[in-house]
Amino acid sequence: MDAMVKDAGLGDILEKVRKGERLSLDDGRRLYECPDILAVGYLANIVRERLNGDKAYFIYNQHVNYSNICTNLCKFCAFGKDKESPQAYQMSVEEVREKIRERLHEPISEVHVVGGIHPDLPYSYYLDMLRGIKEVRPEIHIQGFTCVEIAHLAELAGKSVHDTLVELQEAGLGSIPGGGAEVFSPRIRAITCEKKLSGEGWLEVAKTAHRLGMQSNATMLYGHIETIDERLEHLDMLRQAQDETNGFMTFIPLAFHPKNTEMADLSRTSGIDDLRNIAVARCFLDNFPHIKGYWVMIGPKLAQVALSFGADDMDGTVKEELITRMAGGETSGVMADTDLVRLIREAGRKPVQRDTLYNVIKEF
Ligand code: V47
Repeated sequence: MDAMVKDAGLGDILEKVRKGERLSLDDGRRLYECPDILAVGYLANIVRERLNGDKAYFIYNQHVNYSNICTNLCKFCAFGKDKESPQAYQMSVEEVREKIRERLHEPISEVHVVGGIHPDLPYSYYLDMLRGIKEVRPEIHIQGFTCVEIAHLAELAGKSVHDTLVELQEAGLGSIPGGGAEVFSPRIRAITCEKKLSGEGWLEVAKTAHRLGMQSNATMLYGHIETIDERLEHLDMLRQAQDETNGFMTFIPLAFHPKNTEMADLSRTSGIDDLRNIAVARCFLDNFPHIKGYWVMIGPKLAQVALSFGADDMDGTVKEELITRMAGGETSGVMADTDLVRLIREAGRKPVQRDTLYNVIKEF
């Protein structure tokens, strides 16, 4: 295998990876440009096994998308709708509670709560929703509101991001999911999501949460109009932020789904690009404990393969995820925990059911 990596012209990167040395932007570019995906995957697997051995994590979770009404209306998103759209919806706090109540018989440990940037739901709605979820299922961990939503809530509350997070935490918020990061580049944001919180703003919210002891995830939406250098700049900004506050748990590359979006003329990502983004991220983000192969976006079969290309986490049972489905995602939004265990086992990894913060619930 070492010879294969050397033949691919990556011998010096192999040495760095073996020594645990940090990769440069130029190293990252070479990994993105190397035609030998097996060589890149081999490097990523070294890092993956050093950090996580042969474990592959999954979680028994539930998604609740409380509203698709959004003022940002990003060009890559098929989920967000204008308030006047016939497809617009919003759940009352009671409806959200009902979603949690419906599945009380299942061993769900996390609810993933995200929505759009709603023009007129009051701040109290979000606090009541958190409290309402906790009332119905007190032990559940709420991973909710992307950094973009948190910044919006702080504006609504007329408070600092810090004080808003403290209040949300008191109401039941446990951690922050990785959405809304997209690609930090101002060029990409100007073309695809000009109304959205800036990349720097996103990172500031994440770092504020970390300083409060709240952990979060990070994503990158790839496979649209971004360049390799813009991907690397995004990864570099995340790596620097993690050096500062060390609160990111997991990086999740998100494969762009074009259907029903304003960028519907673009093609879907290829399997190789999906694997490459996972592998390069694993090599480059040396300070991120986990890399997720999100089966909802790349499909369960590729997510299984990704466990040998740097990923150590498959996300979870999910159900009722709308963001990918609205954009033409073909995988059904639900997976049984037994299927996740089987996929992981067949990949030669050890299935570990985790909670949100990676405490082990069950080893198989
Ligand atoms: O923020 C929107 C992206 C994100 C599309 O933290 C799209 O563990 C692909 O962040 N094609 C939401 N992606 C999902 C997300 C997430 C999912 C699972 C786990 C975690 C985690 C986070 O989805 C959005 C946006 O970046 N997105 N539209 C699309 N057409």
